[in-house]
Amino acid sequence: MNETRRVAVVTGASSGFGAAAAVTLTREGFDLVLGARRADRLRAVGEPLGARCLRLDVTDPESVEAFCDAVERVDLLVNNAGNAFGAESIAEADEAKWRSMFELNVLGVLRMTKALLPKLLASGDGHVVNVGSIAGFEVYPGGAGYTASKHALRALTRTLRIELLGQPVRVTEISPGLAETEFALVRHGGDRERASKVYEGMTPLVALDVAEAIAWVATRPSHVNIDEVVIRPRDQATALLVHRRPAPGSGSRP
Ligand code: NDP
Ligand code: 8X3
Repeated sequence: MNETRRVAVVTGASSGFGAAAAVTLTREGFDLVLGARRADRLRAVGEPLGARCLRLDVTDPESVEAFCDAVERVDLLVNNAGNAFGAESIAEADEAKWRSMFELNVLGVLRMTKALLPKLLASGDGHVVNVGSIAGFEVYPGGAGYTASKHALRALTRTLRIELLGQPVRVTEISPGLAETEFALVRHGGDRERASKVYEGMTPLVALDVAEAIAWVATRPSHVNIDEVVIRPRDQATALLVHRRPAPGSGSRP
């Protein structure tokens, strides 16, 4: 790895936004260190880009420690790894799923940030980009476990920005709306039919839309901190208000 090039660490880079961010950040001249649990998928993303690919489970403190120890220099940390598990109401809530979402979406970000902060500071021009969600400031029925975790992440991000004031590390939150990745499939436990209904009749974001925003915030001049970017599909006004076109031949009249 070239010593003079800036180094970006991207978590959850084996699919979705993380995999697409690997492409956009490489294009912007970053050397990449990619992490995720599925090593084969990670290599398929990273090897064509010349990225270092290291197995990482952000919910496991030992895995985080081993990953972060293996990284010598970091200029940009993209805390992207995250998922939703289930869509139960509060009355039906599954505590184990809530715990998993908080471990991944909140404590995973905390662990990675804490471990890499000394190196980000040492770079003299560090940047933490947290991938939040519109679920960080909106709520919807069946979404409480996920929205609570993304609200918590938003609090973490805003606090970090205040705590780092005066130090050479920028802090940004990217908050996308509906985007077609593996997210809905994971949320619904691998049920493809249910996952595809999430995007039915509307045009969602694609991973590259979000990855371009990540690359954009990371390439502003170093005195400029983009606090937050909210990106929604044109077909989505709020988490609950989505414009859906009827399927062709579904019987609707003009
Ligand atoms: P994907 O399911 O496609 O990607 C999730 C990524 O996170 C995968 O690379 C997965 O890799 C990784 N991951 C999951 N668990 C762990 C773990 N324990 N340790 C390390 N990596 C892990 O979904 P998206 O790309 O859509 O999601 C990326 C982020 O964007 C998440 O934070 C999500 O909450 C957020 N988001 C998604 C939206 C959407 O509609 N898609 C909208 C707004 C925000 P692996 O399984 O190999 O570990
Ligand atoms: C994912 C977007 O609206 O499904 O973060 O919560 S939403």
